[in-house]
Amino acid sequence: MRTLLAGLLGLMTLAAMLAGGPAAAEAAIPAKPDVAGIYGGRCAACHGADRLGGMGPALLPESLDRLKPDALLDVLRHGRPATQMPGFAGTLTAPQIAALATWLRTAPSHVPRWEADEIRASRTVFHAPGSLPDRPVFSADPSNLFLVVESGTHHLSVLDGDRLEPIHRFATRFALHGGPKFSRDGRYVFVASRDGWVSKYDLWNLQLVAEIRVGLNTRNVAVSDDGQWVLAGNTLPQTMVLLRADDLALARIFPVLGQGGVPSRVSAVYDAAPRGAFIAALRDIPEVWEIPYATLVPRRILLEDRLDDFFFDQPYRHILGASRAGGGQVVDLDAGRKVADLALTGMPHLGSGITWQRDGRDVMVSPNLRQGLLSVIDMKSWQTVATIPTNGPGFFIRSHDATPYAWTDAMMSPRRDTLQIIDKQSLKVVGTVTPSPGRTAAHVEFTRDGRHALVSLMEPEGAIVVYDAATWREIKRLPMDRPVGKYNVFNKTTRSSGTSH
Ligand code: DHE
Repeated sequence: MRTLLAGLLGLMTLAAMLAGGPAAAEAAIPAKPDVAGIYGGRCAACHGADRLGGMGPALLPESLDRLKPDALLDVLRHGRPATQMPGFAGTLTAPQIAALATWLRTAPSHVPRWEADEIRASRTVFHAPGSLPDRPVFSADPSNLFLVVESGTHHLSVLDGDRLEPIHRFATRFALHGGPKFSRDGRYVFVASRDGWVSKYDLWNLQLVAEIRVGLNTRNVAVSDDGQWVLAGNTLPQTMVLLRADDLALARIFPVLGQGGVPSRVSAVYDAAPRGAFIAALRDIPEVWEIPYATLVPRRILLEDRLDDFFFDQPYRHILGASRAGGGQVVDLDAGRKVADLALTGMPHLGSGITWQRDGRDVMVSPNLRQGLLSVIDMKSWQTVATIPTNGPGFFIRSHDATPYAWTDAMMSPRRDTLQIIDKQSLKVVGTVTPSPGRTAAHVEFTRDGRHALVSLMEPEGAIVVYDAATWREIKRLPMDRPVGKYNVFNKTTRSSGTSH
């Protein structure tokens, strides 16, 4: 029927052109879609008239950065399953949808403001500090809980790490990203959403305690080991925002300006507990910043190259960094300068690296987002001592002191359904697991005792698949909605060398 109508319309247009000459032909050219009007009528109610988000996420170029062009068109046409986002294929024409996609990827004419007033006004404290009981409301061991980020319909599930059963499920802000960060006693956890919301949960009381919007596009958060501060790194605006950890009140905004006033997006912020400081990687300038908890005055470390992604050695004296363009460097934070180059190819994902002991020496092993290999780097000589070929480019590698194996994924490749298991001494692939053929499996985290490995079946109607870490036999599956990462309170708060910090 639609084809027939289109054909009729085409004939009518042609007839009008022939009958009426140039003026009629001009009138027949379809008008440029009124995209702002379409946005106002169809999108603004959920995504905000200013595109800064509301019930739905922000729709700014920075927010859509990760969506491939086809993926954005697909959402506009068909909506998002299991959410309130409808598809417009039946009500908007293809050119209107294409124009809307282009418009959404274009920055608004005025730079959206998100400064102290907006940050302060966004904060809600649901439970004042000290108002909730100091005892867990459940019988599970609070130090062996897991948090699972479910990105399908945006939830956080809490698992009992002994019984391997869920005990609670929180709704979260849209699209959490980065590792949740725990207070030292494991009671509180802080998470950031890509849209700039920082939320604090009390895991003992299973309550959302407070939340605040620190930016319009945020990378991640870090929590100071002394329990006082939360630092968030933004790409929009180009700031870092310091909050008081107890009630998320705004403490300070650091504009990120390099030498000569060049603004920069933040790649990530980390806590460096042994240094009593935060460390920030900056995306657009060749600098790393150290912000001591005591002074809160940033110290600039000037580099030869930008760093997108980095790894701390266990004493937190050195960082091993890489830029998206490839290549790597070792920076001595005490000396404040580069001390070695790293021989790395592709796009090493150093932030996801882990360390272990081999032949009496510490090695660091990093996945690679562009090549099917793991790089093994000696932590004294900084030489790449081995390269382990894998099924394909992957995001994560994980292990535990109590297991001789490390598990890695190939989620950026056709073999994204399979994890490979590597012997930490021989550096050989000794096994594989494929939880569900054809479905993405990635991100492993071990139980506190290292006996079980929990794998994400990272799909809608996915699961956490629990394996026996010694036999690699599947023990059970817990249904989850696109589970991405999972985090064990003990492994994180003790900074286990087999997981990210
Ligand atoms: Fe991540 C952590 C950067 C895309 C899932 N990711 C991190 C961290 C950084 C980072 C800097 C460390 C933050 C921390 O510790 O708090 N991620 C990036 C990117 O630059 C990249 C490639 C592009 C982007 O979109 O920003 C990217 N990341 C992804 C994904 O597409 C993943 C697979 C799915 C998703 O939901 O976005 C993804 N990133 C994760 C996870 C962690 C993470 C699960 C936490 C790892 C951990 O175990 O600590």
